[in-house]
Amino acid sequence: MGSLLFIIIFISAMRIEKYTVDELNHQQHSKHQRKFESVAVDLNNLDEVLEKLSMFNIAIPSWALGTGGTRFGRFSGGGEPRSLEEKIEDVGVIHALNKSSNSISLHIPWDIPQNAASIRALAAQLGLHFDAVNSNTFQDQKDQKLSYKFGSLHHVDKAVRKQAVEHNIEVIKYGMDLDSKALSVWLSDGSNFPGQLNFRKAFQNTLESLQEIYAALPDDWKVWVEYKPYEPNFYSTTIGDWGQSYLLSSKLGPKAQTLVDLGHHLQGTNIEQIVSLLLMEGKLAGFHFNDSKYGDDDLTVGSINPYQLFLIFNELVEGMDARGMEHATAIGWMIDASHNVKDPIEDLLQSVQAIKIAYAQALLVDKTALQAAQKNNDVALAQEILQQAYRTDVRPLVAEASLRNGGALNPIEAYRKLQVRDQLIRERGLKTVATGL
Ligand code: RM4
Ligand code: MN
Ligand code: MN
Repeated sequence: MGSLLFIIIFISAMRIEKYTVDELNHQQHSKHQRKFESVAVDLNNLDEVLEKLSMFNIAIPSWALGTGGTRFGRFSGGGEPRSLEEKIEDVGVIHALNKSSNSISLHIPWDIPQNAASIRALAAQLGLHFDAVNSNTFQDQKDQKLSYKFGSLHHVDKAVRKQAVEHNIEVIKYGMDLDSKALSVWLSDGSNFPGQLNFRKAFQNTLESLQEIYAALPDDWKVWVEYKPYEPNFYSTTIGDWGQSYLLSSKLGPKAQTLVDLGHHLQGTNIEQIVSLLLMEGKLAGFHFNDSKYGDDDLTVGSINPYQLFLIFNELVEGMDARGMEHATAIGWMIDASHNVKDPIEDLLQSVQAIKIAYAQALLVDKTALQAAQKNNDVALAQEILQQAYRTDVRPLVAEASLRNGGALNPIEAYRKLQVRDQLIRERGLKTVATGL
């Protein structure tokens, strides 16, 4: 009863009332209608595009709701969530505005759900559920027996590996209580200097450790193996690229797949080709969306290279259709960005919009014409076809899908007009520090 009461008070603390969103939509409606009609008139798959956009949701990680930072410093914003409950509340705000962020992904131990039942109830009240749970063996926790200084699942010492395996199994248990369906594993394991590590043994140890974790997965669960070429280790990373991740996930079995984080590639890597081949093999687990200019910059999705994002979505749509996969649920869609100078909620709203825009553009590609152009080696025409879709202003389509779902025509504008951050600051104070990176 105590926790129930708590939930009710909590929700009334920060909740976007639908009529306020409707009111804003109403004010913008005739302008929207004009723009919508001008793009809709040229589409022969309008209903399909709107339907697919309406179904599409992107998970928000619990560590993204607070202000991020770099190793040089962190400049906190106001009204940051002080607890897991408040993070869920913030995702509720995002979802109420864009109707495309209906799940939250937890990082353990940054966000341990103390009472799974009440956390689930709170999420459900806001129309949310729990996406993949993430383990953390890249930091030492207070009271931890053995250190991860020299790695975790790949460690030379079996006792360290065992500790890391047990942590992952514990994370699965937390996830089961929340009805998550996947464990996401990112390791910082690697080496900083040549000679430090025997690559083959490190890989074999990682495989063995992952096999133990795999054995603990419930039948309807998946394990997502994320790769990253460098940082915090700067000479080698034990799961450094998609080949290494694919090798592990294929050795592990059908419940293991490869997770692509857009920032985890060396410059110039053709990510869309990686995506296409992983999908072909049924090994694409899902995405951590962000954008990057130099490395794992964790910038707002679509802020640096929206064309690349479109090309990735073009392969995703093509590849998912080739396998008859349901776009919205076939793979895991999540944002993994860090918000150092923007309001995290605004940044997340921008990221979700960018993803939906790229997805909508990909849905507009004239596939039949593209296939014909490819068959005829008509390179110029193939480019024209892709860019015709990319250069279409699909924002009215994204807005219409949001409207039909009960969201805002322009989520970020609504967030500002409704002065949500001011309310959060009033409730939580100016100087709060969220847990996470
Ligand atoms: C890593 C990787 C993981 C994320 C951590 C915080 O670079 O992207 O997915 O969990 O950062
Ligand atoms: Mn990631
Ligand atoms: Mn990263």
